Amino acid sequence: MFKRKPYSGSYDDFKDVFIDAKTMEIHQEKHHQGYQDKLNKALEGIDHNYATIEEVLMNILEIPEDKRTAVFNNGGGLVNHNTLFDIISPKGGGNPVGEVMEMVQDTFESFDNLKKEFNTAAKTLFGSGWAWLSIDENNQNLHITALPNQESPWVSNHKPLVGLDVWEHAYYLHYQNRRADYVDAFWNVIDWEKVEEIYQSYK
Ligand code: MN3
Repeated sequence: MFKRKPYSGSYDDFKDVFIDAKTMEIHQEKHHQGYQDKLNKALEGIDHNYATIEEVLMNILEIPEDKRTAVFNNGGGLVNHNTLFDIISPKGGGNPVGEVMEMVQDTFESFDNLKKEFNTAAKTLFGSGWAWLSIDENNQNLHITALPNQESPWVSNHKPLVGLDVWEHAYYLHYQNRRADYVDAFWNVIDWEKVEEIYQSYK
């Protein structure tokens, strides 16, 4: 049984800097919870030895074909939202720190360039999906990607560092059709200390 990692603060924490409490509540208790429930249902009766959903996704072809799409979508939904709710903080913002900042400078030359590339990925993604900053399996190269629906970077052996949900359920109550404003506000809440901690945990 795989479980979601809930945001540990209050739903109201982000109202002035990112998103309203109602969106946070629905996003976690309905959407994120829904992916958890549907994933566990899809995995019922399937024998596997994986302790984490990340490992399941990295070995998705081992899941029987009739359940594979459900595990791909709902396992992705579970783990993607774990990343999002893990790396946001009402006291976030500012610049990357530590080795992540060194890699940002090596790869993009500046944090501003990373932001531009990530913003383009998030704002131009057609329909539902996520924008990602992730690192490859050797912990060497940073990548910015836009992935559709709930496709997880783990499926391609990329480890997520920062993920932004651009499904309408993530922002529509607060921003309506203004996805670009939502994407711009995301930089106010990224907890770069946490991102560095996640990167160190991958080594
Ligand atoms: Mn979502």
